[in-house]
Amino acid sequence: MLHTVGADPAHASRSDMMLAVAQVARAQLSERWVHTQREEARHKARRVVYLSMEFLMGRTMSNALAALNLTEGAAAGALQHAQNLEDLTNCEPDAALGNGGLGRLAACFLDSMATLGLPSFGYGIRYEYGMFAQDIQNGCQVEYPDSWLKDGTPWEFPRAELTYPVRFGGWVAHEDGKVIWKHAGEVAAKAYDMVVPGHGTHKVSTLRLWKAVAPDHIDLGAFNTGDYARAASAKNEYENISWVLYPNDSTLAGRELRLKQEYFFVAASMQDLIKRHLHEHHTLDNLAEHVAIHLNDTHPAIGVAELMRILCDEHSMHWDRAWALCGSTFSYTNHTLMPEALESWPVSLVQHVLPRHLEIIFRINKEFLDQAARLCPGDHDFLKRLSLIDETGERRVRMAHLCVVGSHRINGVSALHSDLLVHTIFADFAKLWPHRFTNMTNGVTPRRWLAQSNPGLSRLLDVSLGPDWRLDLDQLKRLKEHQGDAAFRAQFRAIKRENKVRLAKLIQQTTGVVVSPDSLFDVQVKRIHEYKRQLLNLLHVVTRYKAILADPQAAWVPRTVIFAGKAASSYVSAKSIIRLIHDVGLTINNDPRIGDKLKLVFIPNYGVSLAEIIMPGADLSEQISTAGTEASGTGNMKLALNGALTIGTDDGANIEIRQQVGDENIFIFGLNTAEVRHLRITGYQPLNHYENNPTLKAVLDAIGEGEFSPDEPGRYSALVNSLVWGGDHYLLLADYASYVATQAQVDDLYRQPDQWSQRAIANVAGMGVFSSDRTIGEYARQIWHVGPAAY
Ligand code: 26V
Repeated sequence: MLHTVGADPAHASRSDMMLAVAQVARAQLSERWVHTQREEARHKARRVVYLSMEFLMGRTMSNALAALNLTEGAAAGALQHAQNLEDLTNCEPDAALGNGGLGRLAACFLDSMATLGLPSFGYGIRYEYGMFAQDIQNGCQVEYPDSWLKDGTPWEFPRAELTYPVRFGGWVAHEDGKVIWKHAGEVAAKAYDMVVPGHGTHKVSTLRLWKAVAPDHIDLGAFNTGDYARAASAKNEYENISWVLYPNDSTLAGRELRLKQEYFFVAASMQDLIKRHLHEHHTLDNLAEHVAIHLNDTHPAIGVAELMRILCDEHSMHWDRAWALCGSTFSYTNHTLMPEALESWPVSLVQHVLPRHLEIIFRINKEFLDQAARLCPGDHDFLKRLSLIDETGERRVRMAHLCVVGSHRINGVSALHSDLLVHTIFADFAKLWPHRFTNMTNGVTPRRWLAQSNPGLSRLLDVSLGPDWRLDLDQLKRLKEHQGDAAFRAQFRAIKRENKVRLAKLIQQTTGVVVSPDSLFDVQVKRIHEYKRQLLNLLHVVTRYKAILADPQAAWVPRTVIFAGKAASSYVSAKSIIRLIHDVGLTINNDPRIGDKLKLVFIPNYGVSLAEIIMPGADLSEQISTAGTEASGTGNMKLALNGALTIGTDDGANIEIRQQVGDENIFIFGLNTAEVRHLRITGYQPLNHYENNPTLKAVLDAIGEGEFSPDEPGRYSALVNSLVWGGDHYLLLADYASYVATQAQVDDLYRQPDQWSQRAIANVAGMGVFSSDRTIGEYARQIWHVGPAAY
């Protein structure tokens, strides 16, 4: 098979081998793709189109081999060349086309759509550079470009024939009832497909990613006059649209290029789906009967205006009919309540980049507000709050409002979050249209997050339950029958230990710190953000450090506290938290009085492939956001699925995890959402906690006065001051005592290994509902009304 990559088998490198294996899988994927497309077209299947700016796919090889039943053959083939398959798969760079939870969810969803056989397309951007690579230098995060395509990828299928023009700028002519967008510029969108194989089926889904290419004519003039530099720069002006993923998932940068990215991929995707629809149905009148378009957060919101433009301007459909059609086609998921992440674009910028869309948005708004005014006459504040245009200060288009008015269903991603949506940011809309709002609790794919990442546990499950859990995760319930079996628990413990040995190796390789697999592995891995409270975790670490020093002879449960995650490059406090983790780690890890009793490490460059090693090796899962701030979380599900116990707040999907595993198998602490709200209303005084809790005071003073940064004692004074004097927006000090006390309960349980593993098994057993197959099944039945194509 090496001949397919032009390498001599005698001298083939690992990456030659990897490519050779990939070619075999690629040929089969290709066959499955052609067959799926042909059958779906023949059946005129109703399809779901999932529009997302982000797809955090990670590596493809292991998943593809598993789906194609090629793993054993490939492993044997590799061995013949003195290679092991794991080393080969490790050559593949991650496709990191996403920031965090939202992007990884989209990737898990594609896996489930394919596995459930749903006719489906994911559409996104083929970023040349994905999520930046993180390096830690002297404790500080340094970002490097992620050139994941530099050696090419065997997993994409360029579709040279699929190219669409995408237009920008200019002005709008209204000529005898006709609307003509006299655009100023145009770029071509070229399609690159990734085939997403289903498991236990030959059906596949398609991830179609768009690359921006300058139109052919653009550089002719300059080339002809010999001005290559100008020609190249003109080309770049167009092609930069798909160059880089915006690495900020916390605040909107408000950059023109980001708006262009959003429109670029939406416009290309709409043309593609409309072409397919017309090919099969010859009219757009029945578009809503055959396509469900889902908006993954507001990033593709402009799609609502774009579909109206296509229907009205290009296909002369009457506005009212077009609007009704839009409303039955779109649905929208909200993924965050954080006000700074809610997208709104200055009217002036939208006017400049998309003048026709702005007109359409104004008309949608006018008709919507007229309708609302008829329902609540005279309530101007109500109308102001509903408006698609925020008129306070510089006028801005509220993208979430555009999504809500343009969709028939709007969902949050956990029961709590969906409930908060209708009581906070969408309360006014929920009064108008209560039936539009619903919940779809997130899930994760068990193929990647158990079968692939945890082969040891998978084997044990296969022996005890049979292999069906991969496609029916509810089977895990039956683990309860084995929980009481001491031999089973011993096997379960042995598997966890192996996974910890693997993780300890990774820690040593990446940080140089040697950690003991017999210590409790306490894991917080996710984007670094103040609301996720990595700093609260760190306050506990410092508390413990001081307590060990004060009483070194006590029976301490050895702990290794593990952090990983990226900070947005412009997020100063998040970067400061990373540095503090590092500084505290340096002190603790090198303190001979501490030894194995406590270690603190930060694994650099967190991403999907690292997560696949970290999740199976965790004992304790830290899910400690301020109640009411984490929409759902999905890391919480991956960790529990791999047998970690959660220490967490009453937030997001933690609440549903608790319902599934039972109160005795999870450590919930701190204020709940109602208490958080009440405390904020009645006036939170962080200073009281500081003054009345001497342990807390000592910890904060130590950090703030430079105990961990003696070369620069004031390095963390701003961070500490933001808690004590700056209002402590995320209530770390309010939850501190409860958190530390709960960590002591964790120790108590860990002292009884057999008890601990019983509870860990109960966690795995309770994770059935958190399969993304369940989530996608709900979307399919309740929102999209799509089912598997019958063939
Ligand atoms: C937000 C923004 C806002 C400004 C523009 C750029 C940008 C890019 C990405 C995002 C994503 C933030 C939303 C997000 O990732 N939410 C997470 O979604 C997960 C899946 O539903 C959920 O589990 C997490 O709780 C939630 O934080």
